[in-house]
Amino acid sequence: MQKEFFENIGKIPYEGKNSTNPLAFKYYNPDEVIGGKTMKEQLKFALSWWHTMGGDGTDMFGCGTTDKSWGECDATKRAFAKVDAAFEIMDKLSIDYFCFHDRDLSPEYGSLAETNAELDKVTDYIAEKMKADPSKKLLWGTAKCFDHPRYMHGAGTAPSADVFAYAAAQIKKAIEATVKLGGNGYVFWGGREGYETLLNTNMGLELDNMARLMKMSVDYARSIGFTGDFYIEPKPKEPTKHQYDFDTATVLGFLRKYGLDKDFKMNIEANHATLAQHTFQHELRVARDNGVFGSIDANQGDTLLGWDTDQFPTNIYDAALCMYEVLKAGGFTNGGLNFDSKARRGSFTPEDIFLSYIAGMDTFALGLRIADKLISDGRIDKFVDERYASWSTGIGADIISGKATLADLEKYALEKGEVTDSLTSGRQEMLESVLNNIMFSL
Ligand code: XUL
Ligand code: CO
Repeated sequence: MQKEFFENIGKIPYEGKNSTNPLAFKYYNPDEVIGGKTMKEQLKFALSWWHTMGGDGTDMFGCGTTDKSWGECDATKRAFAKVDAAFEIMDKLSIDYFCFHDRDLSPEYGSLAETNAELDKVTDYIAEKMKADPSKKLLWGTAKCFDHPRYMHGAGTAPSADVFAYAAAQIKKAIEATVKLGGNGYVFWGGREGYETLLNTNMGLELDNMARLMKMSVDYARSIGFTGDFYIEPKPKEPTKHQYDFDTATVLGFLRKYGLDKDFKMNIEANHATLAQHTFQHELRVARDNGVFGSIDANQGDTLLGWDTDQFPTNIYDAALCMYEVLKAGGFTNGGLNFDSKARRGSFTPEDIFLSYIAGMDTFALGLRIADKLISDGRIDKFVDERYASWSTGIGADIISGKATLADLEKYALEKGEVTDSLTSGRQEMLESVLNNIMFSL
């Protein structure tokens, strides 16, 4: 008999918006069809192994507040207990996907060979559980090339070639684990890939090396049958003062410079977007417009704080605009919504795991409902289309088709005279109230 970790919590039901049951979904109805697909297919929720199975509330000022030992003092046994507990949580919350760093699954042992062998045992066990329940799938895997002291100066951007080689070996193994578990994605989040001061840094070499590591990773993964997407997850700062993968636009420049743009898409994290002084929607739009929208790390920051708080997302406005971008991008293909989120240190009980996921999932379910309505309502899209109508005929169409030269435009402007009459109001306030109107009509 499999041990039950959360005996007091059953499968979380959908009870609708009038429910006051804290352990029920108010907006997430997995099999309901919204925008042509079930909510489950549209949202593709994933559990993050690091926060949910490992994060115990430890911060710079104190030790953990919640017990994530899963009943096992021994780290090797705990790795297996974590798998059982994760599958129970996913099952009870109707979450189909999970994401991991290699070291979230199994810790480091004395040597890389031993570490790899122990990781194999845990991934074998996960593969067994997935076979027994094929609804559970791996959204993406990654390697934790930032916590061990060997990576203090970076991994792919380390000044030491030996450290680079060690990181490459770790990534090779993490890719193998991802492929073994049928993952459709592999993430590079630039852990300590950045710098503290340029006085000791050869930035050009570090970026060339990062690209070399990514190229090797793509070549190897494709050679063992990986057909999914690689993702870069942009973040502007933390842990280093300056992270190389600052934001989507910066990463796009990097990918194109090194010819990696065919294999890589973006994994956009809400709190990373705001740390870069962008909105979440801005980062998603840049990715969508450049054909590199891939996956999402769902969370939120705190507008009064300047660091990555990784809170469970509860801001409906941001979730609605996020899902608007996702729907406009044609929905997720290999990606999904991974809750790179942790319950607050003071939310320390076992129920808080469920309550925080319910809050996040309901927020995105409501976001999806609003985004779908925003699109079917059509007022916003119509306004934008009309605002740019001058590009479909006359001089606008000639510019777009490439027919008009600079000299043609000079002639046109001289003949036309003053053009302020062609301006129309941007109507920002009206559009914001249209959005409010749609949000609160649900
Ligand atoms: C760190 C972060 C990571 C990545 C995976 O800010 O977001 O957890 O998502 O390495
Ligand atoms: Co993340």
